[in-house]
Amino acid sequence: TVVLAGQAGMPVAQAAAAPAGAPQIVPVPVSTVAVPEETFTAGPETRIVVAPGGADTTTAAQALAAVMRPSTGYPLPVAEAAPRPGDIALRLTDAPDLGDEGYRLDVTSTGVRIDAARPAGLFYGVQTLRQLLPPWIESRTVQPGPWTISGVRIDDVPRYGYRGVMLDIARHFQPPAVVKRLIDQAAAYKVNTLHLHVGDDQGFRIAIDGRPELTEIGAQFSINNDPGGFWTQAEYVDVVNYAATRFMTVIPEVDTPGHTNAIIMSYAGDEADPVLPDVNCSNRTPPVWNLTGAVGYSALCPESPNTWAILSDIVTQLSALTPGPYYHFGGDEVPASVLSHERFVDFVDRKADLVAAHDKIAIGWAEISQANFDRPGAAPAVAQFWNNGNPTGAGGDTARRAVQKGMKVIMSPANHTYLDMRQFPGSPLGLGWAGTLDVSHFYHWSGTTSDPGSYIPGRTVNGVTLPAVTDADILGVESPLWSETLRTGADIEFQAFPRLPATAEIGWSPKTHPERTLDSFVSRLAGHGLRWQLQGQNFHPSPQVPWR
Ligand code: TNX
Repeated sequence: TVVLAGQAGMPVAQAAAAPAGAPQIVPVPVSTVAVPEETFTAGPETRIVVAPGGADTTTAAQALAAVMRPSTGYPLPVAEAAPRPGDIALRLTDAPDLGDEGYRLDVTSTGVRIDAARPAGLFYGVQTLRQLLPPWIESRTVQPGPWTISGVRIDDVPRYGYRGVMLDIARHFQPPAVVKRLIDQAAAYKVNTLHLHVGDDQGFRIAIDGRPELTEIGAQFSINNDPGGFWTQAEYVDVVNYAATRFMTVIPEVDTPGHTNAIIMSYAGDEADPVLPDVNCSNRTPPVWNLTGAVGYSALCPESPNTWAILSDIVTQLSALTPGPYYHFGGDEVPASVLSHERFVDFVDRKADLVAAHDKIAIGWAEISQANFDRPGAAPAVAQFWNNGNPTGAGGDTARRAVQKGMKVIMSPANHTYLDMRQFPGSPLGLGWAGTLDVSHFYHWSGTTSDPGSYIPGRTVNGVTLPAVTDADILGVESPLWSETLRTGADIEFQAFPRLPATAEIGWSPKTHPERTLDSFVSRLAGHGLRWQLQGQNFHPSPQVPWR
């Protein structure tokens, strides 16, 4: 028995002790103990069994069957039954130490067993099991096998409860099918949140009842005059439900008060017949479509009752369609030349109240920490840190101010998490303002460490100490994928892989783990390229990964 890794209270051995053929799991589990004397082989008689009458374990079981049936050609029935030798058994157990998402995975000669306290834990155990199986398990056509796994015992729980990916379908419209693929691909790395950016300058992408202008006008284009589009509410609900079967929570974002050209234009009318001109506080006179990547020019007027009537309809309907606890209202990039500090703060205070009134927790880009979230009666809210300035200096102040006001923080430092940044010089895809970012930039947040909980230390400004941003304040991490340069699903996959798994590991794996190094990460990821190819998933063959 070889102990590969552990957490506090569990035995820890050196990474060098890992034998050849050790499990290549991403994100690295808390504890992986090889049991070399045991071997499991799935065969034509193998069933996926769940405890009879138990709580909902079948979602994870069906997810496993959907991966294994096409490649093995075995029937792999999902059965409510007691396990027989050769079965894969999923079981909910009373194990508080496993939390909402943890699992325990045992591979022995008798069978595979996954235990969890909650259904999400079973699903994550299944994702780990996929990676233990030979890569050809990901094939969509029948392969010869054998479907053999070396004996192993894995104990695993996530570090953070929020592990997100964001997709911008406003700059370039994407149909639901593309988003569903990203959901599957991200869930395989235990990402549990899809932040969907559905409203920006270039497009408004979800139909709002009683507001046909938002889609008849606001959805018609994408950046650089590419085709526009929008989702019906039924399509949005279908994606939300699809995500739920992958234990992924959807967070909708309609950016406000800036990044609102699509809303403003929807209500501009024309000069002879203006519709609601009072909502427009941008420095542009409508009707002018702006379909370039310029940012920071549009703003809704905080004083206009029509602004709030529109936003109330949007927040009311999207909140009702969204089962998750969060609603993201944007808040980024509003220059004081467009809205003064006071008007911006008034807007944010009022918007946060509107969101809270719909029983959602408000999230905004960290600029919103200028507002009065510390006032009596203010609802809890979340700031998403994205600034790529020096985090030990002023670059971290938006997040420090958020903590000072009692907000929680999501960590998305642009130079370490932005999937839209180009990956190599001259790449036709991606922007460059936060750097040219390869896997190492995603894995190492500072020096050779990648610890969100010590990334923004406290600092003193004019004799006033602003607090550090620590794990007590941090919900988790998210990699945003803005879409100015991305037209297709293949473009999205190229930008997301292999870098999204790095963010996923930072969000899931314990910071002290001996395998939580760039060298270990790229060597564990090296076999995943074949899996992606078998699934028909695009990726960037980064020279930093020793693909095999
Ligand atoms: C900044 S990050 C933006 C987005 C752009 C992105 C491009 C943030 C909150 N705002 O509007 O799409 O840069 O990288």
